[in-house]
Amino acid sequence: MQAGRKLISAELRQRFCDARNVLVLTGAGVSAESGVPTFRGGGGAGVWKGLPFEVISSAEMLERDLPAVWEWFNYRRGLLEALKPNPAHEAIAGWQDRFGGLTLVTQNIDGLHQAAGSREVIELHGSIWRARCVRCGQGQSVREISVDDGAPPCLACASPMRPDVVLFGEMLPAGAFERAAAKAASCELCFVIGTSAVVYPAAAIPEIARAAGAYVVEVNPERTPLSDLSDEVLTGNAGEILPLLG
Ligand code: BJW
Ligand code: ZN
Repeated sequence: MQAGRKLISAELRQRFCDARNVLVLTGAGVSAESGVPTFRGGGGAGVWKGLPFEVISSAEMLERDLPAVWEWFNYRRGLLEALKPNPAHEAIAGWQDRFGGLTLVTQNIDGLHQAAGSREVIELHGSIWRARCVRCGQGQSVREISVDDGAPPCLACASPMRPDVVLFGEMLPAGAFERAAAKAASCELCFVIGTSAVVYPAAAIPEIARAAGAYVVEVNPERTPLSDLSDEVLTGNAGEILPLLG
């Protein structure tokens, strides 16, 4: 633990004490210690029935085979059902009470930040726990409809529903990126946790924060394209590092 504490520089400790506006951007790595597979972490986690996730999680696949897309998300929801938030989610949820202005922006669709107690999470890529109508856009919790036999019908207009997630080639939910970007432009401290930082526009958020003068801290066991832009890189697992910040 002593060696771990040294990982956090005196400068970061001071900034962590003084900051009022803090933005946290998370990716799949923040949920890795809960047992959620990452997309690009190797080990075949991003492949399903021989299809890479870039293919099955795409706007083209939705057009071509909506039931297959449902099957893929049902499979993943099944894996998530038993999983719990880990110390990284819990540490971030605790920061809400510490900072006057904490903005949590996630690319994750798993709902684990909310399960840890985080409120007003900006979900850039939607949620696996919601469905929405392809025609009228009406939203619905997947817990309230039967999703086991392909695309369920919309309760309002009977058109097929789809998972309420953002697939490759789709626009982000209206206003989500804009809200996150505005907070990034006015934060003093920006944590980027467990993301390979290759998917845009999410990866632009720390770039916006840095350009506006924020101190950018990356938490990741691997280097990413963001590492050289960051003021500090904390190399390791989020669930071990974040609790050290207190
Ligand atoms: C740990 C750890 C531990 C492990 N602790 N860390 C500009 C240039 C080029 C292309 C584009 C561009 N702008 C837009 C695009 C196209 C595309 C894109 O970015 N492509 C790039 C990949 C090249 N973007 C889009 O299509 C977006 N839409 C859009 O831009 O709309 C406008 C538009 C529309 C039409 C035409 C043109 C423009 C939408 C992107 C939606 C992404 N959706 C997915 C799937 C969601 C549904 C699903 O779950 O299936 O979202 S893709 C996938 O990647 C998922 C993730 O949210 C996202 C990011 O991945 P993430 O979270 O970073 O995970 P990994 O696995 O990559 O990394 C995990 C990290 O954790 C690693 O670094 C590990 O080391 C680390 N780690 N253990 C801490 N314990
Ligand atoms: Zn509808």
